[in-house]
Amino acid sequence: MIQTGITGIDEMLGSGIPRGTRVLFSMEPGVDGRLFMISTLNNALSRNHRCLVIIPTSTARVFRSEILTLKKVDIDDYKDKLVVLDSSVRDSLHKKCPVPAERVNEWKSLIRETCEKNLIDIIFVYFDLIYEDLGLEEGFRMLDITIGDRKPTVVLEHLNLEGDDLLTRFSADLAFDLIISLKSSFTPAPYFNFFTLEYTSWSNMPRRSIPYIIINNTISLYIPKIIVTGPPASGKTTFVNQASDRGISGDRKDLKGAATTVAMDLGWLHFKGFDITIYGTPGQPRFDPILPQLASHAMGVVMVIDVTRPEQMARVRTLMELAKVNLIPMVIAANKCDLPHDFSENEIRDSLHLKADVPIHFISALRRSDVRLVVESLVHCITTYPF
Ligand SMILES: Nc1nc2c(ncn2[C@@H]2O[C@H](COP(=O)(O)OP(=O)(O)OP(=O)(O)O)[C@@H](O)[C@H]2O)c(=O)[nH]1
Ligand SMILES: [Mg+2]
Repeated sequence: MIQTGITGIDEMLGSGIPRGTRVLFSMEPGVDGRLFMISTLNNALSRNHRCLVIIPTSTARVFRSEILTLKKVDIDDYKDKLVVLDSSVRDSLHKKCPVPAERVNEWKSLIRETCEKNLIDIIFVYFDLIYEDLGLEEGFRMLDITIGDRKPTVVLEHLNLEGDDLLTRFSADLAFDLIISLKSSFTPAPYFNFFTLEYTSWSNMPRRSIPYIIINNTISLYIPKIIVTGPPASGKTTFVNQASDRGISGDRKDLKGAATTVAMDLGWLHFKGFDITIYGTPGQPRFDPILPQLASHAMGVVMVIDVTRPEQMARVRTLMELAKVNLIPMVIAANKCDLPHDFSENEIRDSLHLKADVPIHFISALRRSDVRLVVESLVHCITTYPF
């Protein structure tokens, strides 16, 4: 297995990329996605894989300083494990073979020799100039290499100027085993770069799209907004506090001295490779006007209901409308199940007219592990939701 080194992605792939496969990082113009391949290279080198980088757009010296800046990897530290075929190689092949068809064969023998001599495990290819010089089919032909009885893993990065049709061709005709596309802007959460796991040949993993942010040259998967809503006193604030690594609560005492949320609760958590911001709504109907605002651009909803108070279900249905849960994934936290109750899963499902794929978890928000389970369930729904 080869890892991307990006927490969250490797887990989604089932611990990484199998050897001998073909991987594509397909970038839309304008998206900052270079770190995906560089992170995979960095990770492969640190695990003692022997790597060949084909970068016809740059010199080995420039590439070295670029990855040194981005990932603090000095190629010199990996001298015997990393070979680079750079723009000087392309130039000399152009001079030697002006006819593209001959050049493909020259490239191919050069790559094969380099792989054999250096016992290369993984070939990283910056594909754009190769595509421009030789076309798609021929460009791929030169990378189709078998050494003895094994094929090196091929990881390719390219700038996709042709959109989704090209991705379909990549998966259908060109036998890629993993395609990750990198795009900007995302329907529920605008102004984010996001990646989509478009296709894997070794699992029937659903297509997933996830925003990411880059902090200190490291990719973090990012869910910018989850909202936690539900009727008054159902346990929303308790839920947000238990879910969060740190947070702010907007609770104020009411006339009877009980705490109720005014405005919102806000929490941040880092969970299984994801950075997540959680917004807890107030439960009192007098705050309903701010709910659509709080719910806008949310990527998912936790609906906290109190299992000891089935009479609150009409209020839950109103909240489902206000939070527009028909457009984004929702999970139900059937809370306070540590207290006596006889509200069953089927009764909840019927009274809220829930679809079969909406998960219902019976929990006590007083228990952190229960709350984390609900968060995990919602993250799974978000990452597999066809936004
Ligand atoms: N026994 C039990 N009590 C709970 C549980 N979750 C929350 N509570 C209690 O229920 C009360 C209300 O909890 P909050 O978290 O403030 O509820 P809320 O939904 O934020 O309330 P509003 O903001 O006023 O709508 C508090 O006294 C909590 O301690 C639970 O799982 N079990
Ligand atoms: Mg509250």
